[in-house]
Amino acid sequence: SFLCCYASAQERKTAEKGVRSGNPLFQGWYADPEGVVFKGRYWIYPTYSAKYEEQVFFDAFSSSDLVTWKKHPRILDTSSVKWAKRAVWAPAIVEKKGKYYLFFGANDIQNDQEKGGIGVAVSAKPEGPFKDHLGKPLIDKFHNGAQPIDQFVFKDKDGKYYMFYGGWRHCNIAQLNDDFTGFVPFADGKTFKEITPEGYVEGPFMFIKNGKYYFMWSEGGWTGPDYSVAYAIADSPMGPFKRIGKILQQDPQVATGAGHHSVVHNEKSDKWYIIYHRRPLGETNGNHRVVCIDEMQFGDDGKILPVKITFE
Ligand code: FUB
Repeated sequence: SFLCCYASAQERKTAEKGVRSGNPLFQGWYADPEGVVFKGRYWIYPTYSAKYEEQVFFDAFSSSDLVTWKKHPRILDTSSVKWAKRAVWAPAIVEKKGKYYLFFGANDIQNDQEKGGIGVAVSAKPEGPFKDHLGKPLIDKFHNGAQPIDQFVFKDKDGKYYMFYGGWRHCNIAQLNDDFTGFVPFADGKTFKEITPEGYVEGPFMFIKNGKYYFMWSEGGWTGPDYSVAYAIADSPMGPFKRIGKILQQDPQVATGAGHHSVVHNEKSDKWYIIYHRRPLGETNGNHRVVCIDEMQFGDDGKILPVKITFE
């Protein structure tokens, strides 16, 4: 069960009542939250949202009940990733055979002077410490116009792992090899296939529900109020992805710039949650982003209903 062995009696009581800590979930400026469940415990891996020069580590947060969050400071730090000097971004994490693989973007390679891209670090525990897996990036240049950032790693039903990634309005899919040291080309010989849906900007995410592949992404400019999340439904992880519509966006009573999300499912209660960042009302500093969670519901036709963003 998701309450498992970590919850205190008080935490269990609170969780049973369906109470949550309130949005934002924890203090500090954080963005691009990757929410996952490992051994019944919720984990959130966000970007530390600051100037690129200061964005040199990741903190993680964990909870047994979505109410009380424990901070795990500096689970990865650029001092242990030689090629990453600054700006580590938008982590994604998967567990495979008892090891935890943390994927991240680093540096800012839109500037030709700077090397960087998508890297991977590994640890025996979800709280790290994570160490560089390769000593170099997994993807170190643009392919099909996609900036190598905002990777999401998806395990398909057949056990294959795919990476979705891409900024600058292009999204690629690539199949990871067994030990996550590189990629396996597709049958047509290509390693990076472009699958960009209409409106896509960045921040891809995928989950399966009732055999269907839900592909989600962020739209709008990340510093603006209209940042938002839209989605498509497909029969395969490769698409084709026909845009259905927006499901997460600003609410003038609550916050602006709601986007770059992930989704977690509590199998016990069958509740779905969207974890995302947003900007407090009236805030113009692009980096002032906070991590929030709200319930995500589906219609009888399987479509995602518009999410109500809350302070709850
Ligand atoms: O946090 C840096 C960037 O902001 C991410 O890469 C984008 O997805 C946007 O959320």
